[in-house]
Amino acid sequence: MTVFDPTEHPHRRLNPLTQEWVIVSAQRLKRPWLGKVEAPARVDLPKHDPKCYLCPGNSRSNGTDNPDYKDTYVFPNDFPVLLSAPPAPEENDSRLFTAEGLDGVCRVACFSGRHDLTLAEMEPAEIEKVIDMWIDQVNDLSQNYKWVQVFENKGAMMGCSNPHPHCQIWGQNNLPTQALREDASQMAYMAKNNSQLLLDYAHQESEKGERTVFENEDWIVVVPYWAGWPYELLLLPKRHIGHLNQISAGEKSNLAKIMSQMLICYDNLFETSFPYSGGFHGMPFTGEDQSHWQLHAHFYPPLLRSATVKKFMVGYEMLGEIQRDLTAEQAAAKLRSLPTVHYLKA
Ligand code: H2U
Ligand code: ZN
Repeated sequence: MTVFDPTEHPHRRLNPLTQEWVIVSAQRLKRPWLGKVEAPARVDLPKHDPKCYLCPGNSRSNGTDNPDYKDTYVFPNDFPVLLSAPPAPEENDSRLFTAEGLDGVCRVACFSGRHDLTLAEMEPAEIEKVIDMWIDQVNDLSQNYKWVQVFENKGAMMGCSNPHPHCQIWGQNNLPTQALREDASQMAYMAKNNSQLLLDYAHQESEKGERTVFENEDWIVVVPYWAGWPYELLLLPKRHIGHLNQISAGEKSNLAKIMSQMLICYDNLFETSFPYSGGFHGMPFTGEDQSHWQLHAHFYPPLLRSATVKKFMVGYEMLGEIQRDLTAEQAAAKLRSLPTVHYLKA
């Protein structure tokens, strides 16, 4: 009888956070990283773009002038998805036409006054200033909203409208779908095991090592066992932390370092400014016990084989479930093998 080999034999893995299954069928791509790597046309961005609505001193589309900021700058999104306490739909008993009100706020946050400086090219000390800004935002928004979402949509491939390094921060009075799923899974795990799902997971991944990409005293970055996107990463603290505003000074410094390492490695993979959607999930601010929640960050990059060949989540993924061609272990090994100096600085 042939022994199971994850790189040869199609199988499914369960995402314990979302309870979704992922098909792993690595036999489809034998050593995909040997494939041709096409370098995309290099875009040399200016340090300041007079037409950019995020650059210091420029006017936004609603006529507001940005201050002459150097590091971070946060402003209310001029075209927000969420509004502060708009009229809510009427409640009804129908199971088929369910709606609820939505109260929230959307902010845009620039990482730097420099138009061309992505997180991957920043020094850890500069990334620390970005983390400080995120912490301030979590402290502020958690006073009025249950869910605070820090997220970055990077690269035109991800639908990002502007290369100026920035993220978005939303506060919302109800938990979005992904948060609800993670809440239920983490709560059920805690009830059964009396420990945090993602803390146990971080410790077990740290012991195994085969999916670890970077690790330091306080944090670990892995290609999660159940990754759907080819080079998906999960960033986890190694002690119990509810949200970004609970990290110590030392943890902040190590977070900046590990984020720098992982983002450099992302850029080096295909020698391009690596596109992704990424962001932090932390405990909801409901006033109730949230000890089952563990802070973490997801990074979902679309690229598969080169700077231009992306994975499409279509077909079977939309109708059945997510399928991936290289195993999480293969992706982690590939990421670990990359140079640690950013390719533009090498
Ligand atoms: P992306 O990160 O997805 O590109 O979004 C940038 C946000 O910036 C987007 O949500 C906002 C858009 O509404 N924006 C402003 O708030 N002011 C502007 O002048 C242009 C864009
Ligand atoms: Zn999450």
